[in-house]
Amino acid sequence: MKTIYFITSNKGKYSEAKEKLRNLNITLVQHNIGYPEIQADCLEDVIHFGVEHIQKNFHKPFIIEDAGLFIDSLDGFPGVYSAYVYHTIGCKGILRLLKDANDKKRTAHFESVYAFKDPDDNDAFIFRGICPGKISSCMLGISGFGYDPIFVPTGNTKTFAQMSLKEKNSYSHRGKAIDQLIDFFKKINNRKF
Ligand code: ITT
Repeated sequence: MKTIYFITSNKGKYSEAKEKLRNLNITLVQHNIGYPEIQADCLEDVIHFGVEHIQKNFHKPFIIEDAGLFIDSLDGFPGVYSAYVYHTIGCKGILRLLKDANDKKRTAHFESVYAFKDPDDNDAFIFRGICPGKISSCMLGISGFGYDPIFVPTGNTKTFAQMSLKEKNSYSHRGKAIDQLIDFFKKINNRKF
């Protein structure tokens, strides 16, 4: 069994990743050591900076992930500021910003960028997933975390917060990014972590 550390403060993210990786020969351990999240234009830059910072003091295989909600009619806001916006105005604040918006103006997407870094490799491996959808008109559901109560993925009528973890993973940005991570782990299966 190989051990990989998921460096995150977010238990919801960790649970989603753990569920997806459960059939692989990997033990995923949440490790909340924190890392600086720079204000950048894109999630990839945030992730690269995070990897650089962590690998200076942490010498085991790890993954990190940065995600954001991008609302089209707000020019991609909250985007890279999603964590700050969630902790300040939250889901209710986003609904207020969109209160007069019709269906067409409620389109949005979630994006997830994962990095896997092994001390034996020079560079991190990057995986990206996108989930298109729209912002609901009110908060619905109690599962998940973050913006889940206001996000309805394309192809469904429920918010993420109305779905089981498995159902959310079948649509979500994080689920898609992790699928690529799983393919990658399968390819390097024989190598020692
Ligand atoms: P880390 O310690 O891993 O950075 P975090 O909660 O700060 O955890 P992010 O910066 O990646 O996570 O996430 C930005 C914000 O977007 C954060 O407030 C999350 O709650 C929200 N978010 C990310 N993924 C989400 C998802 O799948 N569903 C709902 N909200 C999500």
